[in-house]
Amino acid sequence: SGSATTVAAAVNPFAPQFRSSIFLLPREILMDAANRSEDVEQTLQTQVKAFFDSAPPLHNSHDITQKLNQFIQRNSSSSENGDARRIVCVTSGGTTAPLEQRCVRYVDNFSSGHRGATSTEYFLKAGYAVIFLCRRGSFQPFCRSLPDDPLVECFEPTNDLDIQVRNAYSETVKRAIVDHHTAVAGGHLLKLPFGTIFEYLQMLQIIAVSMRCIGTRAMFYLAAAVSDYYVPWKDMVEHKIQSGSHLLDVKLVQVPKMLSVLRENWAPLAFCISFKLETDSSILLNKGNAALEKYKMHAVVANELSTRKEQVVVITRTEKITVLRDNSESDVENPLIKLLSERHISYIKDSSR
Ligand code: PAZ
Repeated sequence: SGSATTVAAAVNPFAPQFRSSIFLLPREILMDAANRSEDVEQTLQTQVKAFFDSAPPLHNSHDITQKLNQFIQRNSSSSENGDARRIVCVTSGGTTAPLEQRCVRYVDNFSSGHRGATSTEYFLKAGYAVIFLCRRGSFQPFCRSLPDDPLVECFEPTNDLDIQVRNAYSETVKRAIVDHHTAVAGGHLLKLPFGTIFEYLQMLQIIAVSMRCIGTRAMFYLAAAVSDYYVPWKDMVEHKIQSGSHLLDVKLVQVPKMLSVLRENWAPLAFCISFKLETDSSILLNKGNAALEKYKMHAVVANELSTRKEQVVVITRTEKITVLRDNSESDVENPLIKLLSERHISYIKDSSR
């Protein structure tokens, strides 16, 4: 957030670092601010380039691009009602920042993937095609009501050593398999798993650039918890760090703020929603507002860790809407996705005027 703070200050001539130049002519003040803003932009571009240049390349980028192009093409032909489907990229789960190239240890980010998986189900229901960019091993759509160890808990051997679904789980298993199969076989759900921050950001870039051709029909719903700090690949030790010292001295640098890059360069027409998570409710809304401004998001969903499954606040330039789940049996994602889908439709209409 160091560089982001500078952005805010650069366009505010009354920010502390401008106070000494308050006697300059207004035009000079503005020029000064514009120059600083350009500097900040350049610094970000340099950081972004350094990040991608040093990241270990994705081994399957060709395969991912091919899958994406097919998926986007398939969902871009008109349906019965004459409209092409809207496509949303849902990001889900936490990214890891490895400490060693042959990674044994890493810094993780909290996110079970429940928000992303549940939201995906409601997006599909609302008629979207979903690109689900998810942390490997996190919650998956249609599987969240299964027990922790589904294979051994839901299935049992028969007397002749065949396998059958246990009675208690027959409905749950059937629903999960049928709904998942309908979405994937119908060509409306594409799952792309990531582990590290390097994989996540490279994949997000490929997805965003591939979705550029659908313009305002694209939505980004960025619920993943993304690392703020990482060890650049070139500075990382190759082998497992040996224990023995009382102090582990690892230098982590800030991950460049890719949300601005997504908005401005990768997918400038897409409808973009980011999430803001805090544990201190007294700073949540201010932080959400700041993210809206800083990254030029169309909406920020603010949530507090302990109540995130019960309520969220959707912040846009003109509104602040508290979204609550109906009851303990229902999901807050149901009304949330309805609201965001409506706002996306208005955005598409307004943009085509
Ligand atoms: O994945 P989950 O359901 O356990 O939690 C969801 C969440 C809190 C990670 C998500 O709603 C969120 O706020 N993501 C952004 C986190 C951030 O501010 O980096």
